[in-house]
Amino acid sequence: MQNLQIDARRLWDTLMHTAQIGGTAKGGICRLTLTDFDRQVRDWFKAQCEALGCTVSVDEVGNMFARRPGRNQKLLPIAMGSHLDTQPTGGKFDGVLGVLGALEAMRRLHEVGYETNAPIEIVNWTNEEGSRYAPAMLASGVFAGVFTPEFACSRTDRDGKTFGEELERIGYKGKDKAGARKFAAMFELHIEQGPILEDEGRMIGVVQGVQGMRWYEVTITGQEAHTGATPMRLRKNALLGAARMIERIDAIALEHAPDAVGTVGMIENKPNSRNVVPGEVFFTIDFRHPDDKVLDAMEAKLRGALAAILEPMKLSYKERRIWNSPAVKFAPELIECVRIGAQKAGFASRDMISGAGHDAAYVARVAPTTMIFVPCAGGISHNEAESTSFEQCAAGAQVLLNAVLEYDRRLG
Ligand code: HGY
Ligand code: MN
Ligand code: MN
Repeated sequence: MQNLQIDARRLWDTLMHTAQIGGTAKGGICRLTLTDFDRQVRDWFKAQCEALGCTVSVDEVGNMFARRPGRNQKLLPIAMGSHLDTQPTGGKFDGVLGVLGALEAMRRLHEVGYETNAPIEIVNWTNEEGSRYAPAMLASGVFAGVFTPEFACSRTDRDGKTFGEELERIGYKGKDKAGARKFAAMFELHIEQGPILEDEGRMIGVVQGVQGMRWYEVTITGQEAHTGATPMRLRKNALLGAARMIERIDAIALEHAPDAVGTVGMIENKPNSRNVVPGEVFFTIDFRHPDDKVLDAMEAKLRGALAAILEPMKLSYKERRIWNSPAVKFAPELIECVRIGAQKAGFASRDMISGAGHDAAYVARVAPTTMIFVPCAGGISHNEAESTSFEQCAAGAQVLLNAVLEYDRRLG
């Protein structure tokens, strides 16, 4: 197996080029799933892969697969996947580095005419972020059999547009059944989205798995009233109830520190008028922890708090868990390939668990899967200031290529 080197400059230029598709004034990207910017970057990605001789397929929830044949067509493909959709105030690298790092690896294989044993595929998973359509990792979840295609297509954004309508509109509702494709393995390159690698001065994270994640939606109902004429003791203030719940949710996470995290990230207050006592508030909750039993305890505390806090305030409420992604462990043999890939490239690495969710968490249910992390400045992500250096991007793509070729050699 030759010591194939990726072209770091070409990778960086490709990252900077695609960052303009939905690029923001602050240097981030707003490329929400199934918007016109998503279509634009998908069209570009498809053309780049076809220029390498890859065959590009799209499944019924928009997942894209670019396939390069190998010597032995009987072997299942080795996939390298991540996502091209971003948060509304996303950075240039979350998800994008995984897809474009894979494209750089594919470009390298193509230009030197390297023949792999197994076919190689790049995957662009639809709606990893879950920002426009909840839950996150929706289309890789369909691929893994966690959600039905019908469930995914029925999801609506806050403007009432469904996933299915928007997928049709941008022309990426493919014919292939989601999940019909099988992989020998999937490797996902991603920025860490946390501070550990940078803090320890290491270039590569050898990811062992993904922590458990749960999302909830809460609607609190009180009574709209005049802010001037309604005495404090007679109010049913939904926003005050939400404020007390937000404080309690933060405390529940702190009670399970240091590994638990709890966040209220989205809130809608109605009627949101300065002289009306708020009558209804909607908000979301994101709980995460490496141990699902701790998440059970946090969930029980949440439900206890809703009753204990809101009932005395004469507020009614609805709460439902809309997502439960249990903790996941990755495939030991692939983890070893990543370790070897990092050693071959001469980078210091460390084992770690992913705090963020990734498509790999679902794909691991149907194929041997693992991830490779590289640092991001200050651990900042889901932020337009997200920054991973030229060298770090190159290191990640090099280790991705090395790990894939190491695994391919074993299949030969
Ligand atoms: O929520 C997550 O962890 C991922 O970024 N979608
Ligand atoms: Mn991501
Ligand atoms: Mn993300």
